[in-house]
Amino acid sequence: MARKKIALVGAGMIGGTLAHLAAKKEMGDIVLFDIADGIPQGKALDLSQCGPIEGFDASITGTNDYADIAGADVVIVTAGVPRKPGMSRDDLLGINLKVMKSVGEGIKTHAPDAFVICITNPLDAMVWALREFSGLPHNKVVGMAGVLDSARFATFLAWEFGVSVRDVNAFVLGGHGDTMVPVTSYTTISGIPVDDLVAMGKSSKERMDEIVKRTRGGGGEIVGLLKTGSAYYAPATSAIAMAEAYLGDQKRILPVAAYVDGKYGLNGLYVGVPAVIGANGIEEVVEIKLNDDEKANLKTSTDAVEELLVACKNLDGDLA
Ligand code: A3D
Repeated sequence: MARKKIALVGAGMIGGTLAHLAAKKEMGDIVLFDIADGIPQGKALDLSQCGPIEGFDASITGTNDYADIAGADVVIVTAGVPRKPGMSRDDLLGINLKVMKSVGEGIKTHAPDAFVICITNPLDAMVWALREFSGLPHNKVVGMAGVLDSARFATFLAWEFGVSVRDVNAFVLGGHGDTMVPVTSYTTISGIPVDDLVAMGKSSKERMDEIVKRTRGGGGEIVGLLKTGSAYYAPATSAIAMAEAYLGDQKRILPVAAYVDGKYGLNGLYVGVPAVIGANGIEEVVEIKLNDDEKANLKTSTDAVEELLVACKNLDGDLA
C-alpha cells in the first residue's frame, strides 16, 4: 500500500512542529510548502536528519511550488501571520484572507481530494474563506480550534483538581475567540461532572469562573509570554489528532470548527461544535443539549463569528 501524503501549507512554527510530529508517528510522507524561499527546504532537511536517530521512515521535502502537494491525503494550513502582543485574532483578517485565497486555489488545483484542516487565524472566518476559495465539499474542510481550547481547559482543570490530565474530558464550543464557550456541564473527570466535584467542595464556583476565563484567554496568555508569535506545540498536536482521526477512520468525536447548517439554530457557518471525524471527513455534527446560560453564551460567540464573516465578505470583493 502506498504511503499517505501529508501536505503542510505554511512552514513556520506550527508547520515545522506538524512535520516533526507527523514524521515521528510515521503518518506518511510529508511535503512542507511555504512562499518563503529556503524555509521549507531547510526545515525538511533538518527534520529528515532526525530520521536516523528517531528511526522513522518518512520522506520530508520542502517546496515553494504548489504542484508538489499533488495527491495529498491531508493538507494542514498554517500559512499567514500569527498574532503579536496587543493584537486580537481578528486583527489578522485582512492579511490572512488574501493568503487563504492563494492557498485555496492551490488546493483546488492540486489536492482536491484532500481532507483540509485550517489553523490560520481568525480561525472560524479563515476556514470559511478557505472552503470558499478551494471549492471543496464542506465535509472535507475543517478548522482546528476546539481540540486545542479543550486541551487548555483540561490542563487547567487537572491542575485545579490535582488529577491526571488523562482523566479529564473537557469541552469547549463556539468560535475560537474570547467569546468561546467552555461548557462545564459536559466536562467530566473520569465520568464525574466537574459541577458535581465543585458541589462536593473539591473546588469552588469562583475558581471555575477563573479557569473558564483563563481558557478563553489561553492563546493570548502565551502570546504575551512569547512576545514574538503565538503557541505552536499544542496547536500542532491538536491538528495531528484530527488528521489521525481521518486517516484511521477513527470516528472520533472532537470539538472542531465544522460547517453547521441547520443545527444549533445556525445556517451556513463554520463554528466550534462536536463532530465525528472518519474516512468521510466530517461525518456528523453532534447537537448537544445546552442550558439557557450556555445557549446565550453560544449565541454571543456565533454572533461574533458572523460579524467576522460579514467583514470577510466585504473584503472578498476586493480580492476578486
Ligand atoms: P509563523 O511561524 O509565522 O508561520 C506562518 C508561515 O506562513 C510563515 O512561514 C510564512 O512564510 C507562511 N506564509 C505566509 N503567507 C503565505 C502564503 N501566501 N502561502 C504559504 N505560506 C505563507 O506562524 P505560526 O506557524 O506560529 O502560526 C500560523 C497561523 O496559525 C497564524 O495565523 C496563527 O494565528 C494561527 N494559530 C491558530 C491557532 C488556533 O488555535 C486556531 C493557534 C495558534 C496559531
